[in-house]
Amino acid sequence: LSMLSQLDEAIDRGEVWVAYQPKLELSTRRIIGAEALARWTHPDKGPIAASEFVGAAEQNNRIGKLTDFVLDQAVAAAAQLNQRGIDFEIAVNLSARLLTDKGFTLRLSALLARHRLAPERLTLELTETAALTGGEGLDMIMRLRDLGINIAIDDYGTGLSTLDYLKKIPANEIKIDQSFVKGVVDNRSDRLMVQSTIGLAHSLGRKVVAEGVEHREILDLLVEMDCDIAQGFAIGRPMSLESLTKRLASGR
Ligand code: G
Ligand code: G
Ligand code: MN
Ligand code: NA
Repeated sequence: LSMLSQLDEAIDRGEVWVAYQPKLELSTRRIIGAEALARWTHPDKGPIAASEFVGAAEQNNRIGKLTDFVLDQAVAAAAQLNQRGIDFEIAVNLSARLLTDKGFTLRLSALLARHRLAPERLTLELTETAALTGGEGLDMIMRLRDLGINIAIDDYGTGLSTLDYLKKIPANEIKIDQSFVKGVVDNRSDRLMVQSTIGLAHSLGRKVVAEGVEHREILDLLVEMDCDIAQGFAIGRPMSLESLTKRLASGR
Protein backbone atom coordinates (compact mmCIF):
# COMPACT_ATOMS: atom_id res chain seq x y z
CA LEU A 1 0.00 0.00 0.00
CA SER A 2 2.96 2.32 0.52
CA MET A 3 3.65 2.33 -3.24
CA LEU A 4 0.10 3.54 -3.76
CA SER A 5 0.28 6.52 -1.44
CA GLN A 6 3.60 7.21 -3.14
CA LEU A 7 1.95 7.09 -6.57
CA ASP A 8 -0.47 9.92 -5.73
CA GLU A 9 2.42 11.99 -4.38
CA ALA A 10 4.59 11.07 -7.37
CA ILE A 11 1.90 12.51 -9.66
CA ASP A 12 1.97 15.77 -7.66
CA ARG A 13 5.78 15.84 -7.76
CA GLY A 14 5.85 15.39 -11.54
CA GLU A 15 7.50 11.94 -11.54
CA VAL A 16 4.65 10.45 -13.56
CA TRP A 17 4.48 11.21 -17.27
CA VAL A 18 2.73 9.96 -20.37
CA ALA A 19 4.37 7.99 -23.19
CA TYR A 20 2.73 7.83 -26.63
CA GLN A 21 2.86 4.77 -28.87
CA PRO A 22 2.04 5.54 -32.53
CA LYS A 23 -0.82 3.81 -34.38
CA LEU A 24 -0.30 3.21 -38.12
CA GLU A 25 -3.25 3.15 -40.53
CA LEU A 26 -2.39 0.38 -42.97
CA SER A 27 -4.39 1.64 -45.98
CA THR A 28 -2.71 5.07 -45.96
CA ARG A 29 0.55 4.19 -44.17
CA ARG A 30 -0.05 7.25 -42.01
CA ILE A 31 0.34 7.66 -38.23
CA ILE A 32 -3.25 8.50 -37.30
CA GLY A 33 -2.83 8.72 -33.56
CA ALA A 34 -1.29 7.16 -30.47
CA GLU A 35 -2.05 5.21 -27.31
CA ALA A 36 -1.22 7.03 -24.08
CA LEU A 37 0.67 4.88 -21.56
CA ALA A 38 1.48 5.97 -18.00
CA ARG A 39 5.15 6.04 -16.96
CA TRP A 40 6.63 6.56 -13.50
CA THR A 41 10.29 7.49 -13.21
CA HIS A 42 11.14 7.22 -9.50
CA PRO A 43 14.03 9.52 -8.44
CA ASP A 44 15.86 6.65 -6.65
CA LYS A 45 14.45 3.43 -8.11
CA GLY A 46 14.31 4.61 -11.73
CA PRO A 47 11.46 3.52 -14.03
CA ILE A 48 8.71 1.48 -12.33
CA ALA A 49 6.76 -0.85 -14.65
CA ALA A 50 3.25 0.34 -15.46
CA SER A 51 1.92 -3.19 -15.01
CA GLU A 52 3.12 -2.92 -11.38
CA PHE A 53 1.72 0.45 -10.32
CA VAL A 54 -1.40 0.36 -12.52
CA GLY A 55 -2.27 -3.13 -11.25
CA ALA A 56 -1.78 -2.11 -7.62
CA ALA A 57 -3.80 1.07 -8.08
CA GLU A 58 -6.66 -0.86 -9.75
CA GLN A 59 -6.81 -3.49 -7.00
CA ASN A 60 -7.00 -0.85 -4.29
CA ASN A 61 -9.51 1.48 -5.93
CA ARG A 62 -6.90 4.18 -6.41
CA ILE A 63 -6.89 4.36 -10.20
CA GLY A 64 -8.93 7.60 -10.37
CA LYS A 65 -6.17 10.12 -9.85
CA LEU A 66 -3.78 8.41 -12.30
CA THR A 67 -6.53 8.21 -14.93
CA ASP A 68 -7.45 11.88 -14.51
CA PHE A 69 -3.78 12.80 -14.90
CA VAL A 70 -3.22 10.66 -18.03
CA LEU A 71 -6.49 11.85 -19.60
CA ASP A 72 -5.62 15.50 -18.99
CA GLN A 73 -2.13 15.17 -20.50
CA ALA A 74 -3.25 13.03 -23.43
CA VAL A 75 -6.27 15.16 -24.34
CA ALA A 76 -4.16 18.32 -24.13
CA ALA A 77 -1.50 16.76 -26.39
CA ALA A 78 -4.05 15.63 -28.99
CA ALA A 79 -5.78 19.01 -28.94
CA GLN A 80 -2.47 20.80 -29.44
CA LEU A 81 -1.55 18.61 -32.44
CA ASN A 82 -4.98 19.01 -34.05
CA GLN A 83 -4.83 22.79 -33.58
CA ARG A 84 -1.53 22.71 -35.45
CA GLY A 85 -3.29 21.05 -38.39
CA ILE A 86 -2.17 17.47 -37.73
CA ASP A 87 -5.11 15.01 -37.78
CA PHE A 88 -4.54 13.04 -34.63
CA GLU A 89 -6.52 10.64 -32.43
CA ILE A 90 -5.65 9.71 -28.88
CA ALA A 91 -6.41 6.46 -27.03
CA VAL A 92 -6.39 6.18 -23.23
CA ASN A 93 -6.66 2.99 -21.16
CA LEU A 94 -9.61 2.98 -18.79
CA SER A 95 -10.05 0.64 -15.86
CA ALA A 96 -13.53 -0.93 -15.97
CA ARG A 97 -13.95 0.07 -12.32
CA LEU A 98 -14.31 3.68 -13.36
CA LEU A 99 -17.44 2.79 -15.32
CA THR A 100 -19.36 2.79 -12.05
CA ASP A 101 -18.09 6.28 -11.16
CA LYS A 102 -21.17 8.44 -11.76
CA GLY A 103 -19.24 11.67 -12.23
CA PHE A 104 -16.90 10.27 -14.87
CA THR A 105 -18.77 11.22 -18.07
CA LEU A 106 -19.42 14.71 -16.76
CA ARG A 107 -15.75 15.26 -15.89
CA LEU A 108 -14.75 13.86 -19.26
CA SER A 109 -17.04 16.21 -21.24
CA ALA A 110 -15.70 19.13 -19.23
CA LEU A 111 -12.12 18.04 -19.99
CA LEU A 112 -12.78 17.78 -23.74
CA ALA A 113 -14.49 21.19 -23.76
CA ARG A 114 -11.67 22.80 -21.77
CA HIS A 115 -9.00 21.56 -24.20
CA ARG A 116 -11.32 21.94 -27.22
CA LEU A 117 -10.83 18.39 -28.47
CA ALA A 118 -13.65 16.82 -30.55
CA PRO A 119 -14.94 13.71 -28.69
CA GLU A 120 -14.48 11.71 -31.93
CA ARG A 121 -10.72 12.15 -31.48
CA LEU A 122 -10.73 10.28 -28.16
CA THR A 123 -10.84 6.50 -27.76
CA LEU A 124 -11.19 4.79 -24.41
CA GLU A 125 -9.64 1.31 -24.26
CA LEU A 126 -11.42 -1.20 -22.05
CA THR A 127 -10.35 -4.79 -21.40
CA GLU A 128 -12.93 -7.54 -21.54
CA THR A 129 -14.36 -8.02 -18.07
CA ALA A 130 -17.71 -9.07 -16.70
CA ALA A 131 -18.19 -5.54 -15.32
CA LEU A 132 -18.81 -4.30 -18.84
CA THR A 133 -21.85 -6.41 -19.64
CA GLY A 134 -23.55 -5.65 -16.32
CA GLY A 135 -26.23 -2.97 -16.50
CA GLU A 136 -24.29 -0.12 -14.92
CA GLY A 137 -21.11 -0.54 -16.98
CA LEU A 138 -23.03 -0.91 -20.23
CA ASP A 139 -25.11 2.22 -19.46
CA MET A 140 -21.91 4.22 -18.99
CA ILE A 141 -20.49 2.91 -22.29
CA MET A 142 -23.71 3.97 -24.05
CA ARG A 143 -23.44 7.45 -22.54
CA LEU A 144 -19.81 7.75 -23.66
CA ARG A 145 -20.81 6.68 -27.20
CA ASP A 146 -23.67 9.22 -27.15
CA LEU A 147 -21.09 11.91 -26.39
CA GLY A 148 -19.22 10.83 -29.53
CA ILE A 149 -16.32 9.19 -27.69
CA ASN A 150 -14.93 5.98 -29.25
CA ILE A 151 -14.65 2.70 -27.37
CA ALA A 152 -12.02 0.03 -28.04
CA ILE A 153 -11.95 -3.50 -26.63
CA ASP A 154 -8.34 -3.95 -25.49
CA ASP A 155 -6.37 -7.22 -25.28
CA TYR A 156 -9.09 -8.88 -27.37
CA GLY A 157 -8.99 -12.65 -27.23
CA THR A 158 -7.52 -13.00 -23.74
CA GLY A 159 -10.59 -12.08 -21.67
CA LEU A 160 -14.18 -13.22 -21.87
CA SER A 161 -14.37 -12.94 -25.67
CA THR A 162 -17.88 -14.31 -25.94
CA LEU A 163 -19.90 -13.50 -29.02
CA ASP A 164 -22.56 -12.11 -26.68
CA TYR A 165 -20.02 -9.62 -25.37
CA LEU A 166 -18.97 -8.56 -28.84
CA LYS A 167 -22.62 -8.09 -29.77
CA LYS A 168 -23.55 -6.07 -26.66
CA ILE A 169 -20.60 -3.70 -26.35
CA PRO A 170 -20.93 -0.92 -28.94
CA ALA A 171 -17.17 -0.73 -29.52
CA ASN A 172 -15.78 1.07 -32.55
CA GLU A 173 -12.53 -0.82 -32.41
CA ILE A 174 -11.20 -4.27 -31.51
CA LYS A 175 -7.54 -4.49 -30.43
CA ILE A 176 -6.25 -8.02 -31.01
CA ASP A 177 -3.92 -9.01 -28.20
CA GLN A 178 -0.22 -9.25 -28.97
CA SER A 179 -0.08 -12.93 -28.02
CA PHE A 180 -2.03 -13.77 -31.23
CA VAL A 181 -0.32 -11.19 -33.43
CA LYS A 182 3.19 -12.44 -32.60
CA GLY A 183 2.43 -15.85 -34.12
CA VAL A 184 0.72 -14.84 -37.38
CA VAL A 185 3.70 -15.65 -39.59
CA ASP A 186 4.72 -19.01 -38.09
CA ASN A 187 1.68 -20.35 -36.27
CA ARG A 188 -1.30 -21.56 -38.27
CA SER A 189 -3.86 -21.24 -35.44
CA ASP A 190 -2.74 -17.72 -34.58
CA ARG A 191 -3.02 -16.73 -38.23
CA LEU A 192 -6.51 -18.26 -38.57
CA MET A 193 -7.68 -16.60 -35.35
CA VAL A 194 -6.42 -13.17 -36.38
CA GLN A 195 -7.91 -13.60 -39.87
CA SER A 196 -11.32 -14.68 -38.58
CA THR A 197 -11.39 -11.97 -35.90
CA ILE A 198 -10.77 -9.37 -38.61
CA GLY A 199 -13.64 -10.86 -40.67
CA LEU A 200 -16.01 -10.95 -37.69
CA ALA A 201 -15.13 -7.41 -36.57
CA HIS A 202 -15.55 -6.03 -40.08
CA SER A 203 -18.92 -7.71 -40.53
CA LEU A 204 -20.02 -5.98 -37.30
CA GLY A 205 -18.71 -2.64 -38.62
CA ARG A 206 -15.76 -2.39 -36.21
CA LYS A 207 -12.16 -1.50 -36.97
CA VAL A 208 -9.32 -3.84 -36.06
CA VAL A 209 -6.02 -2.86 -34.43
CA ALA A 210 -3.22 -5.43 -34.26
CA GLU A 211 -1.07 -4.94 -31.16
CA GLY A 212 2.52 -6.03 -30.59
CA VAL A 213 3.65 -5.81 -34.23
CA GLU A 214 7.38 -6.34 -33.81
CA HIS A 215 8.50 -7.24 -37.34
CA ARG A 216 8.07 -6.04 -40.90
CA GLU A 217 6.96 -9.53 -42.01
CA ILE A 218 4.03 -9.38 -39.59
CA LEU A 219 3.09 -5.90 -40.81
CA ASP A 220 3.02 -7.07 -44.44
CA LEU A 221 0.86 -10.07 -43.58
CA LEU A 222 -1.59 -7.85 -41.65
CA VAL A 223 -1.96 -5.65 -44.74
CA GLU A 224 -2.83 -8.77 -46.77
CA MET A 225 -5.35 -9.77 -44.09
CA ASP A 226 -7.12 -6.41 -44.42
CA CYS A 227 -6.30 -5.33 -40.85
CA ASP A 228 -7.01 -1.60 -40.35
CA ILE A 229 -4.40 -0.35 -37.90
CA ALA A 230 -1.11 -1.64 -36.46
CA GLN A 231 0.73 -0.80 -33.29
CA GLY A 232 4.01 -2.20 -32.00
CA PHE A 233 7.79 -1.90 -31.84
CA ALA A 234 8.09 -2.26 -35.66
CA ILE A 235 6.18 1.02 -35.96
CA GLY A 236 7.31 2.77 -32.82
CA ARG A 237 7.91 2.25 -29.12
CA PRO A 238 6.04 4.27 -26.52
CA MET A 239 7.86 7.67 -26.60
CA SER A 240 7.80 11.16 -25.16
CA LEU A 241 5.46 13.74 -26.66
CA GLU A 242 8.51 15.57 -27.96
CA SER A 243 9.74 12.49 -29.86
CA LEU A 244 6.26 11.80 -31.18
CA THR A 245 5.91 15.37 -32.43
CA LYS A 246 9.23 15.07 -34.27
CA ARG A 247 8.15 11.75 -35.75
CA LEU A 248 4.87 13.27 -37.00
CA ALA A 249 6.69 16.26 -38.49
CA SER A 250 9.08 13.94 -40.34
CA GLY A 251 6.07 12.33 -42.06
CA ARG A 252 7.20 8.73 -41.48
O1 G B 1 3.15 0.08 -21.52
P1 G B 1 3.20 -1.00 -20.54
O2 G B 1 3.67 -2.32 -20.91
O3 G B 1 4.09 -0.58 -19.45
O4 G B 1 1.73 -1.15 -19.90
C1 G B 1 1.46 -2.16 -18.97
C2 G B 1 -0.02 -2.21 -18.69
O5 G B 1 -0.44 -1.00 -18.03
C3 G B 1 -0.89 -2.34 -19.94
O6 G B 1 -1.90 -3.30 -19.67
C4 G B 1 -1.50 -0.98 -20.09
O7 G B 1 -2.78 -1.04 -20.68
C5 G B 1 -1.59 -0.49 -18.65
N1 G B 1 -1.60 0.97 -18.57
C6 G B 1 -0.64 1.84 -18.95
N2 G B 1 -1.04 3.11 -18.71
C7 G B 1 -2.29 3.03 -18.17
C8 G B 1 -3.23 4.00 -17.71
O8 G B 1 -3.03 5.21 -17.77
N3 G B 1 -4.42 3.53 -17.20
C9 G B 1 -4.70 2.20 -17.14
N4 G B 1 -5.88 1.83 -16.61
N5 G B 1 -3.84 1.27 -17.57
C10 G B 1 -2.64 1.67 -18.09
O1 G C 1 -2.68 -3.83 -22.27
P1 G C 1 -2.25 -2.87 -23.32
O2 G C 1 -2.47 -3.38 -24.68
O3 G C 1 -2.80 -1.47 -23.11
O4 G C 1 -0.68 -2.72 -23.10
C1 G C 1 0.18 -2.41 -24.11
C2 G C 1 1.56 -2.85 -23.63
O5 G C 1 2.28 -3.50 -24.68
C3 G C 1 2.40 -1.68 -23.21
O6 G C 1 3.07 -2.02 -22.08
C4 G C 1 3.41 -1.52 -24.34
O7 G C 1 4.63 -0.99 -23.86
C5 G C 1 3.56 -2.94 -24.83
N1 G C 1 3.93 -3.07 -26.24
C6 G C 1 3.57 -2.25 -27.25
N2 G C 1 4.08 -2.68 -28.43
C7 G C 1 4.76 -3.82 -28.17
C8 G C 1 5.49 -4.74 -28.99
O8 G C 1 5.62 -4.61 -30.22
N3 G C 1 6.05 -5.80 -28.34
C9 G C 1 5.93 -5.99 -26.98
N4 G C 1 6.54 -7.07 -26.46
N5 G C 1 5.24 -5.15 -26.20
C10 G C 1 4.66 -4.07 -26.77
MN1 MN D 1 -4.20 -0.55 -24.32
NA1 NA E 1 -3.74 -4.55 -25.27
